[in-house]
Amino acid sequence: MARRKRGARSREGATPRGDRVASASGAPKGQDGPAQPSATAQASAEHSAPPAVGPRILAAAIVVVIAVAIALLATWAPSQTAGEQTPAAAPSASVVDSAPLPSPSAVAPPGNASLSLREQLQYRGHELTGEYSIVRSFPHDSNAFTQGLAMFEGRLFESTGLYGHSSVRELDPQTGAVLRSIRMSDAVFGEGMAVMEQGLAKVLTWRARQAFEYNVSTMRPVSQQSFQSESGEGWGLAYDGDDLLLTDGSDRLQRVDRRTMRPITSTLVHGSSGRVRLLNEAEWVLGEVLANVWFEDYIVRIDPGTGRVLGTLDMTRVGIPARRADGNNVLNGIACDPATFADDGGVRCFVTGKQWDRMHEVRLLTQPRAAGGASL
Ligand SMILES: [Ca+2]
Repeated sequence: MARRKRGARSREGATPRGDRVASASGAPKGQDGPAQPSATAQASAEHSAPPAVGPRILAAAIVVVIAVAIALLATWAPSQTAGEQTPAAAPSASVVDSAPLPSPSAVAPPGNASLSLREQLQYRGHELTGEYSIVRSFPHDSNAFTQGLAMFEGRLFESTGLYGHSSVRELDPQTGAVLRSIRMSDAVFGEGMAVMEQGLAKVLTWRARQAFEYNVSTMRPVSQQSFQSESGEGWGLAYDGDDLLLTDGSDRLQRVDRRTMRPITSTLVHGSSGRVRLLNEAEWVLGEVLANVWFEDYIVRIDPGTGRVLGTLDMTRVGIPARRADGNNVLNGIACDPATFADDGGVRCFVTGKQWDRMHEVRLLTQPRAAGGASL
């Protein structure tokens, strides 16, 4: 049964369009442009030696061929490097439907980067302390109605909402620039996103009860599944290495099959004051689910096994923008790099909000997990 939570009608912002849901025509459309021209060095046939030349001439010809090949390689290599460093579109651009670009600048290799994604996600050597430090702030597209934020192999991805404006995009984690973007169907309202192995991103929709899967390397749609939830809506999504964890604006955290989107379990989330409702964008970190709470300036830390709230992260320290007239520009979006789960310096994460003009890199502080001291 669909529960309409406080102010849920205003989730559509200033352009409510009711419960229009995606149909077969709601399949995501790719915006793939032409492939990048590849700079391929090709040896010229004109350097082939004639059949009746002496050894000295033949040797000279070989030297010439090698020299030409080296010269071609020298011109080819810098062009590739320059391509990786090409400044992307300014983050103020609303949607960039561009051809695939090379990966953004690499991040420093963290402690457990050599492990598989599943091994990184299921690492339990550390646990969160509940504290965090602010590393830096950088621009975020203030037109982006952030509904999902996720990392994959050091790359930062975002899903955005609103009918007619929903997208999946890759952001430069250094500058916030929108590197690539794919528009979702105008008939759906994009919601939470999680990125799994092989860069497969699962993206929820608000009321269409459809999840879309994209390959973030090619920015192409891969598949589409129906999903169920307690409220009938899709809000947040996280990935623990095995299953997806879904929020729907209710007080439930639902574990769903990553391939079929079929529900596995549903857990009531509760704290010292009772049930915690309006759970939104989510992230899996060191055995916990971190979830934004709609219209609140904090993130709750949830034990996914029991639903118990372990604590909250007060995000007012990063700077919450003044609430706009429509009130929609709330905190929503946390992405953490599982390759840093084993770092002694804490877990590298990014947080932002809907239509915020800033994104913040933070470090969630950790400590060695106490033996037998956790239920996770
Ligand atoms: Ca997330």
